[in-house]
Amino acid sequence: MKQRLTAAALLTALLSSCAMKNPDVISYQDPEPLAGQRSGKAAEFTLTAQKSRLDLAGQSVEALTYNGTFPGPLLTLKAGEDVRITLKNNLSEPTNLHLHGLPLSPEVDDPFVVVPPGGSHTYAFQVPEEVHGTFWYHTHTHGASAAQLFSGLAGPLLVEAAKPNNPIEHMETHTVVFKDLPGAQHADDGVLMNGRENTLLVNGLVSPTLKTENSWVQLRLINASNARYLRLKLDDGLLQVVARDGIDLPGMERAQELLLTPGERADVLVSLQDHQNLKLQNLPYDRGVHSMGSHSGHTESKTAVVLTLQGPQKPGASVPRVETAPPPFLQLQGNEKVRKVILQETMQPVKFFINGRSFDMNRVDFHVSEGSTEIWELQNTTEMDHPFHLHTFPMQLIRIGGKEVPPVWKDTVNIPKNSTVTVAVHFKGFTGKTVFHCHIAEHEEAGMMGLLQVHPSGTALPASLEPIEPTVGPGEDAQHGH
Ligand SMILES: [Cu+2]
Repeated sequence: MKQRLTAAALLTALLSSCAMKNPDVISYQDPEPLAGQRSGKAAEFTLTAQKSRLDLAGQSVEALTYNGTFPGPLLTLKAGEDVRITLKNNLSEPTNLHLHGLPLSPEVDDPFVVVPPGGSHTYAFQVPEEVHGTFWYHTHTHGASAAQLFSGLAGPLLVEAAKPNNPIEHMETHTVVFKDLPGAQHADDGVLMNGRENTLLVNGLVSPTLKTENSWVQLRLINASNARYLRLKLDDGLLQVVARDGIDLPGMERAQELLLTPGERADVLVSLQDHQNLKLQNLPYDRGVHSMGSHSGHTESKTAVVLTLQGPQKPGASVPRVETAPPPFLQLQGNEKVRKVILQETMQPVKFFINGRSFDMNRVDFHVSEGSTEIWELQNTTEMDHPFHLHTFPMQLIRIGGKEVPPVWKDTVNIPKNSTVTVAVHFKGFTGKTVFHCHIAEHEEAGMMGLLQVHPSGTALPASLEPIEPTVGPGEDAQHGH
């Protein structure tokens, strides 16, 4: 008996050591936390943009990083605190920072800031008291956004609630950043049209396995990729969605699957029974990809496991108590200004437009009054989906393709091909110039961005530009384009 036990113990030890050495199992890791300095209500952080050589997906790759990590380090802020984030630029090109989704003055979160090589810039602001949730930070450098973002200049940003009333704030939580393996991709017409894609990484790892300590965990999902759409599904069980784009949903929503476009976030709860293995899969999604030049379709054609969750050795627990508290939804009066925002493209040359114009930072497209509410009809006239992102002000979803949908606050909204999505925006709290754009970084770069100026209420409002047919510059038409 004794001998048999010893043999069994040996076998167990042998098996577990094999499992540990199994090269197929990659252990999940959360993004590295960014150490800051805190005293009282003040918090200071430094992000250094730099060129780094990293081992990712079994390859040695040259990336652009914040503080040498891919993705960038986890920046955790607290609601109400006074924050100073200093961006140091150790790159050989200009860069800057956008705090995606945080409701901040465009004078602080200013996409037109240019930090020259060797320079630095401090973003100083108070985190609004009512904010808590999942955000991210990334480069927004006009003319270099797409290449810099693809090279790695992005990281997760969490805001902890001032008063953590929601029990899930105390749950086991993991921050999951989806981002493609960096690599050189020349921006030819195919890349401009379809966006850069490569091997999908989860916190810099290929399909890792997360052993959870608890039978319920919260995953803060961030799509930080340039162009990749994620259609996420658990192989066995439902995703319980509690927040989208850093804003609470009215309650927990059980979802069979979850579409996460570039820029979008979702906080989901996952239940794991005793020692259960759950696979988070990325399903095929046809966002409408053009086959051009040397690049044929990037659209995923098969299901891939992006993350394996392994539950603890304890019985499953009951559904956790969730007390979400979304900001109140707008009560629309029916007399709000309706604005058309038309997304367009031309194939030769590959260019993208909003209301017939490619982005010009010296041109204001829309003028609005601070405090006003508008209805934006986001009309996609192209054969591909575009994720529409508005800085500074959240959008309240109203209709998708003419169909009324339950209200939800979003900062990035997918506009399906040949479809219209209607949102309401309340321009409250900030004045100044801000931007809206497609969050496929290559489309933003190729013109699909516009400028919005919010004027103090009561001041005369200049006329906004009306939609026109797309115009291409001289020498850029189909005959001269190539
Ligand atoms: Cu787009």
